[in-house]
Parts: sequence; C-alpha cells; structure tokens
Amino acid sequence: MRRVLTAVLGAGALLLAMLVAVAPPASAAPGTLKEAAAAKGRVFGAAAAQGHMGESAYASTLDREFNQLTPENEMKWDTTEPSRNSFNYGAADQLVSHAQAQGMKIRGHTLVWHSQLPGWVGGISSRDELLSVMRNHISNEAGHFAGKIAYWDVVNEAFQDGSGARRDSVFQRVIGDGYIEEAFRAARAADPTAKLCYNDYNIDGQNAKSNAVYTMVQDFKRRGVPIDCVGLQAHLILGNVPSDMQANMQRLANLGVDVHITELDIRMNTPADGSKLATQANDYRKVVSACLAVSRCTVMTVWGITDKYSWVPDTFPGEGAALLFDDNYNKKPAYTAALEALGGGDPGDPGDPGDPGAVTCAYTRTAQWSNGFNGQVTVTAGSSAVGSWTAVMTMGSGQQITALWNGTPSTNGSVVTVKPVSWNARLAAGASASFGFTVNAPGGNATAPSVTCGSP
Ligand code: G2I
Repeated sequence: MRRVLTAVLGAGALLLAMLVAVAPPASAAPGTLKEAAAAKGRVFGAAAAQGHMGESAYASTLDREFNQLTPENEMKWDTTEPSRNSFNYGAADQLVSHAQAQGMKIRGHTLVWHSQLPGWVGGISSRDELLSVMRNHISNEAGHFAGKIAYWDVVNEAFQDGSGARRDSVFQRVIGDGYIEEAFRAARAADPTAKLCYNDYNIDGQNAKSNAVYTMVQDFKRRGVPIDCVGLQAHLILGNVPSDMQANMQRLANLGVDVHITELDIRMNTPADGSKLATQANDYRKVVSACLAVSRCTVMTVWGITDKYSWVPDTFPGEGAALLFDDNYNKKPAYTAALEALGGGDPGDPGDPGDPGAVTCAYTRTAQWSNGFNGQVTVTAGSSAVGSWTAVMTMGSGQQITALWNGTPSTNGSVVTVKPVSWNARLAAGASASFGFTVNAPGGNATAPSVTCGSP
C-alpha cells in the first residue's frame, strides 16, 4: 500500500514538475489576434464562407485567431431572398451557429447593396413598391437574426469613387437619396440590439467619397436617423495605406459613431517575395496602429482567412497574397506585425518574420558632391541574435543608386530593398552590419532616403 501511495505521489510530483515546466510565464503576451485585440478592448474578426468550413485548417484557424465572423456571401440578398418573399437562411444559419458555439460576435453583411442583388429587385420601377420590398427584406432578414448580430452592415457601397456622388443603383434611381435612412430605420425596428453601420470601400483616407460619407453621417446624427458605426472596408494596395487613415477615423468618431475596419486586405502583385511581404507587414502594422489610436475604432476584420480563398485573384488577375495566412495556413509576416501591433506575440523573437523589433537601422551620409553623395546604413540586432535582415530604402526624387557594397539590392521604382551578402547576414545580439552606396542625385538633392528594416 505504502509503495503504491509513494508511486502515486511520485507520479503526481512529476506531473506537477512537468506542468510548471510547460506553463507560459505569467507575463506572456497574448499569442493570438483575438486575445491580443481583447486585451486592448477590440474585436478582431474575419470573413468566412460556409463552403470552406469543412476544411479543418480553415475552421481551426478561424476559431483559434478570430472573435468575430462576417459571412462572406451568405447573408446577401441574392442568397437570402432569391425570389420575392421567399427567404433562405440555411448557409447563414450554419455560420451563425458556428460563431455562437465559439463565442464569436457576428457581423451581418449586408442588407442593402447594388451587387449580388437578384434580378427581380432590379426590375421594380415604382417607388412605393421598391420601398416596401426593401423594408420587407430588411424586416425579414434582420428579424430572422435579431438578437444574434452584433453589427449590421445595413447599407453597402452607396457612394461613387472620385466625386462622392451617390452611386447609380436601383435603390438610388427609384427611391432617391432617402433610401439609406429608410434602410437604417427598418433595420433598427427589426433588430433593436444590433449596432447599425454604413460600409464602403475607398473611404479609408480623406477624399471626396469619405467626405460624402462624413457629411451623410453628420446629417443622420443631427436628425436622429439611427446609425451607430461606419465601416471602412480597407481593401488596400501594397505600400498604399493612406497616411491620413487615423485622422479620417477620428473625424468620423468625433461625430459620435464607432468606426470599424470591416474588410481589410492588402494585395500585391503575385508571386509574393520577402520584400513585398515585409512591406505588407509594415502596412498591416500601420492599419492596426491607426485603429488602436482611435478609441472608437473598436473592430478590425480581415476579408478572409487564407490567401487560398481570397476574392482578390478572381477580381484582379495577377494580384493576391493579401491576407494574414498563406495558402497553407502559415502565418505571414503580416500576421506577426498585426499581432505585435496589438501588443501580442513576442517582439524580441528573432524567429518572427518581419519583426520590426528584431533589428534597428540608421542612415548616415558619408560624402557629398555637386550631383551625388555616398550613404551608409547600419543595421543593428536587438537583444537577440538574428539570422538575416532586410532594409527597405525609399529614395528621394531623382535619386538613383549607381553602386552598392556589402549588401544585395533589388530596385522597384524609388524603393530599394537591400538584403545582406553571405558574410553579414547573421548578427549576434547587439551586433551591427553596414552597407554603403553611391547615389546619383541630379540637382544636388541629397535628402536622406527613408529607411526601415526588419528580420529576416
Ligand atoms: O468584392 C470584395 C468585397 C467588397 N465589399 C463587399 C463584399 O461583400 C465583397 O465581397 C466579395 C466576396 O468576397 C466574393 O466572394 O463579394 C463578391 C461579389 O461581389 C464575392 O464574389 C462572388 C463571386 O462573384 C461569385 O461568382 C461567387 O459565386 O462570390 C460568389 C460565391 O463564392
């Protein structure tokens, strides 16, 4: 008996020792997007399609990383009311149950949109009839999901690019400007608990279209039209995060609405390579940081889980690789950047691709003459060793690199990406490597190139 007891105690002690050994340190930063976002009082979601939920890596990545689900197509009018007054919620109900079982919020997308609209709606030419058809659609669909939806994209993409005029749609033509507010009133009546959003693309920075949305929201708030949030879709292009995105979100928030990033993706010309992925990581970092800087930017959602199923290559042939996970569900540098911008992950981990904390870099001008100069960039590892590094320099106007030593450059317009040569790739903790270059600068423009660097 005593021997048995000793054995049991021994096993218990061993188990305890193992638990202590594998338990993360109490101070470990959150390791997933949803945990890191939650720690900042934010929600981090993804669009998902019921058709892919049977793929285990798809569902498990969704469940592990995200705490909001937007049905990618399943709640759109052509699916939910394909013929008049005949409603179909099968696929959407499945996504909603999945999300509920996982404790995820659900974003309803979308009640009124000119696209994915069944032909029978486009054929209606009487104002009273279309208004009643639209109200009936909203009351049925928002009523069906009432109590389950955190946010509804009530009206989607109602403005034109460029001018900020209303987009020509059957709703605009037949009902007129008032259709948007009528849609919001009908949605509030059908589901009083959902937050009601206006959602659009190319309104991420300040431009004619976002000005028009701003003016509409201001008018709605003044007149008591029920609107709670504005969705910036943020379908962005590599290297083109609007520099005034934070300011744009802040001005909307100042009107008394929440701001959501609803369909984030950052596309590039494919195939992807290390330097494009590093730029993309930096872009994701900028978007997440801009949102975190605005207290009413409460939700960030990416438009898909894996590059494999993104809408981008279908719509823009030759472009893609826009999301946080690659075709094989590997985390991309953009994932690490988004996670770290949210305060999660491990910024000092030298294994993190695209990790900005792993190395720092500094530029100095070492010589100058009338139409050119020499420059040098020193890359320094942080508190951990790095296996490799990348420096990305954006050259000033007219500047051209004519020679570069101790690095391997590749040039794309004014952007020069520099990788190490064989012998200066690996840096011990705190160690540095430098590369130098000669710049031809007609007119004597010796402005310092802007330099960012990361590892690898
Ligand atoms: O276009 C990107 C997004 C822009 N903002 C509104 C979003 O609702 C929109 O999402 C996309 C979906 O990601 C695509 O999956 O909307 C497209 C339609 O406008 C969706 O594409 C459609 C294809 O056009 C259909 O051929 C296909 O049958 O997806 C359908 C379901 O896979």
